[in-house]
Amino acid sequence: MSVFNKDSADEFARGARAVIALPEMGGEGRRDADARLDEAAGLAGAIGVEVAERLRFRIRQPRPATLFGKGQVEQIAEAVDREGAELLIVDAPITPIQQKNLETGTKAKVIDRTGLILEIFGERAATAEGRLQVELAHLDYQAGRLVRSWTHLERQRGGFGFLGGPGETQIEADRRLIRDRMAKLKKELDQVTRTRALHRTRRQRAPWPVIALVGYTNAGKSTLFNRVTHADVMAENLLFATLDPTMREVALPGFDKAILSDTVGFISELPTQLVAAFRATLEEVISADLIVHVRDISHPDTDAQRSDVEQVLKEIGAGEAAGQARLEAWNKIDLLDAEEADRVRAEAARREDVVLLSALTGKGVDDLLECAGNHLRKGAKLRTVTLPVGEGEAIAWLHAHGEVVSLHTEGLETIVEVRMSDSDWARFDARRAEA
Ligand SMILES: Nc1nc2c(ncn2[C@@H]2O[C@H](COP(=O)(O)OP(=O)(O)OP(=O)(O)O)[C@@H](O)[C@H]2O)c(=O)[nH]1
Ligand SMILES: [Mg+2]
Repeated sequence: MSVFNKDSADEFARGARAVIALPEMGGEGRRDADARLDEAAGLAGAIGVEVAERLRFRIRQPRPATLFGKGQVEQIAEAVDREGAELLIVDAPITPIQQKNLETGTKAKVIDRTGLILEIFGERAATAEGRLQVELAHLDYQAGRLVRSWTHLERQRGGFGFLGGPGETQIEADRRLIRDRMAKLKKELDQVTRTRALHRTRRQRAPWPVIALVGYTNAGKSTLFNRVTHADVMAENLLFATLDPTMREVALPGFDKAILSDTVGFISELPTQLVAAFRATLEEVISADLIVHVRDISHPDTDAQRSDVEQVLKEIGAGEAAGQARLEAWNKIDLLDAEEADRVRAEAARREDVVLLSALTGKGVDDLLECAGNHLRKGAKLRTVTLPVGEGEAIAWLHAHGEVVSLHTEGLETIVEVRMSDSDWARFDARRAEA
């Protein structure tokens, strides 16, 4: 899918062996290094790469040429050689120069965390929209690297020379090529997004609330989704198992119908290009009536993961400032030992927006649905509507979605006083406007 195969990891075969190197620079104190290595191994596993060895290095002073110190590069090279690895995964952003030098120094192909995440998305994207978004993100990533590293790329790559005009350098030609391809992709994507938006408007007018599940990758969103909707979405111990959003009906106490949406998981240092690219997909989240943030409460970095997710939500404009209701589902309580469970229970008891559950065993799932229903009803607004007599259907709709406080007829008009959520009022108004 890339314009420049040389600069991407496209050619890695599944089953390749890799060494992971984690540079510890001291700034990442809140994260557990082992959990971080596990996550990197999980990312590698997600594209079928087998991790032969995990190394961590304390970096006092990052070296511009290689990031790691000289002795450290030698240690990495030894590990690569010993394990017969073809790939070195550096769990941090590296510059193209560092990538090149590390490749020379270790005789392995080198990929950084962003590159790895882009690879996974490239392999997983199933819909036309997803593929376009990922390719766009990939090109954007390459364009950025091109700018910073043009000297070595120019020397390294002989291709595309025929495209440049007289006097045009290789880098300019490459950049132009990327720009043109990106413009074309954006146009295609616009088209797909418009079609989807159309479907969405149609759905929005449908008289039921939408609940979006969001959360860190592997938190258990799809497991929860499957349990409450009886769907069969892929739920696996695999990072980024879900890429494309799925929507299903869900039975919610007090509502005749609601829609639940399962979405792509987030991760720390999610490439900004991907956040931007998936903005359209994540619109389901932005426009949802309620966001349920699913957290793996048994994970050592659960708090750091929470802030990563909050950060992405903010970036896509689904912040709490938008007035959107938000719940936290603290999942995987079955994995807590007695002491942890007590601590977590006490913490949850202090908050109104937290439900403890296990999507795996089903414990607490009903509480979540009840709590979701309550939150959707909360913030309901009282309004008085005047309808012509004989609008039985509209009145039935109001009964189904809100709490009818009073109803009486005056002459040819029925006057109804109803308490209902903002989003239902918007739906009601849209229906009236259409009628
Ligand atoms: N023990 C336990 N495991 C769970 C629970 N919920 C989910 N899991 C496991 O966690 C792993 C990830 O679950 P998924 O539902 O695929 O997670 P996800 O949030 O959809 O992940 P992505 O789609 O990758 O973002 C699977 O192996 C699940 O079986 C739970 O309550 N308890
Ligand atoms: Mg999933």
